[in-house]
Amino acid sequence: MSYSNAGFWASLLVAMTVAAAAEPTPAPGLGSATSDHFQPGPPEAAARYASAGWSLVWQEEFTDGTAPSPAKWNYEEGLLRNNELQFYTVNRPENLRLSAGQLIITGRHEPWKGAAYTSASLTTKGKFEFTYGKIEVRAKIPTGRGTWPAIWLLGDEAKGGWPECGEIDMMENVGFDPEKIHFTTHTGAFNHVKKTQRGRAIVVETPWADFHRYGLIWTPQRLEYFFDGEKVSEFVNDGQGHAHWPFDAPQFLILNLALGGAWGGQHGVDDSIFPVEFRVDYVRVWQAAK
Ligand SMILES: [Ca+2]
Repeated sequence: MSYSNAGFWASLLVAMTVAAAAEPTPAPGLGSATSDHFQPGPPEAAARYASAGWSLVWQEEFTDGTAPSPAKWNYEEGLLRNNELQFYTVNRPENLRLSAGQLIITGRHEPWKGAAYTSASLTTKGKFEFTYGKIEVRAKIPTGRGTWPAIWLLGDEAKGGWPECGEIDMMENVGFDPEKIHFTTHTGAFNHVKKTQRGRAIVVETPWADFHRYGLIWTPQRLEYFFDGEKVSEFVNDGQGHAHWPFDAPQFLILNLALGGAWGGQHGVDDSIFPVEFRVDYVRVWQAAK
């Protein structure tokens, strides 16, 4: 592939700084203030992302059985955060199952323990946590007003709480603005509560129609966000300490489909869309080859 894109990339980096004052939204999330149609990022970043210099250290292909392995995954349960409307259920195939090598999280409109909707959320907390490396999640998002799927990493909230623990949102999408994919970083100094979260959104034509690869390269120097192997955003360690850069400690992965809530529900929920499915083909984590 060849393209002359240096100007675009330079302007994007400038815009990323401007986006620091983005509108507030709850974790996991934010709406980035700026967005551009998806374009290839710097070729050196794509080459580094695709290079053979990575050793696979953890993977989940979702090919074993009909439910996630408890050795790798925890369910979240209940009504948890952001005023979201879904009750996260546990071990309930109607909301989460494996089929044909995919994790399928299904959001439903149904009464459940005081909630009007059900869905599911998985984490690797305490089972797989890592510091630095490359992670890629191949997933197919749902669409429809009120959906809010996310692929994100979170640090140990027991050590100082959120947002000091750091949060890396590898993918967020809200159904009322369906063609934007958001990539966001939250830290003690940069977060939606202070309206200082750092992030970016790209516009992708019908992103829900296909599987896409949501990726991250995490080093001591920076977080680089990738979409289908192309760099789309970054967050740089400015050397100003923990409030700016808490990403020197392990983070775990969360895969969830929220419904409604402080961001996803800003334009209500279209009850005609259900059931909706968030599908994940794999999660793979690499670290630099020795
Ligand atoms: Ca798979």
